[in-house]
Amino acid sequence: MSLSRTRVAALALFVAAGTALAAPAQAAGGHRALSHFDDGSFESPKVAANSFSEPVAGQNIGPWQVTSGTVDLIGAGFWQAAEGDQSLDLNGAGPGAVAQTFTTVPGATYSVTYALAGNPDGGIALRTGRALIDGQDFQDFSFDVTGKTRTAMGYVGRQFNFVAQNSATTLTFESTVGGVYGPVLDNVQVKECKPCCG
Ligand SMILES: [Ca+2]
Repeated sequence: MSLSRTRVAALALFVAAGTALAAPAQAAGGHRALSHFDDGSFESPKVAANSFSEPVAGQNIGPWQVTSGTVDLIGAGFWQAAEGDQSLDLNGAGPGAVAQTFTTVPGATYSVTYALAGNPDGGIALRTGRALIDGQDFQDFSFDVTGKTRTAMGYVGRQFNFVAQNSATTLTFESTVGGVYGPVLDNVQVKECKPCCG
């Protein structure tokens, strides 16, 4: 009798463990995964026109989270966006980083594309940063703001691929330049390659 009760308990534990494995995908960093990558254009929330907001680490920008330092969410008309009205300066009061965690298919290849420019208002010419997948450096980037202006930002396209390791993946963009003038990011897109577009 007691043996059979033990076996039932063991079975119940097994079922519970199976349920836990099927729980909503969560990335290594502990961020809650979105069902899909969203708002790579930084259009939400809306910032007052010709102005910007300066979220700090721990705060959200729509589906993004500021994961270190501070960044500037640039409102419509402040300077040229690559897509829509708003863009993101990866330096706020200093260098910052933003991340988003979204559902992925393990083993599938994804293409990340984004538009890159730099804050043209001052500072040293070269704005540097990097894109990370699950905390691992996947692409270093730099942008020279020489000759660029708020109305002619000179956005360039960047692209890289990654193979998803888990059912959720965290994409991070991080500034690696000091000061208040950072790399500018807009129109981030993540697409599963079927086949790959890269
Ligand atoms: Ca935008």
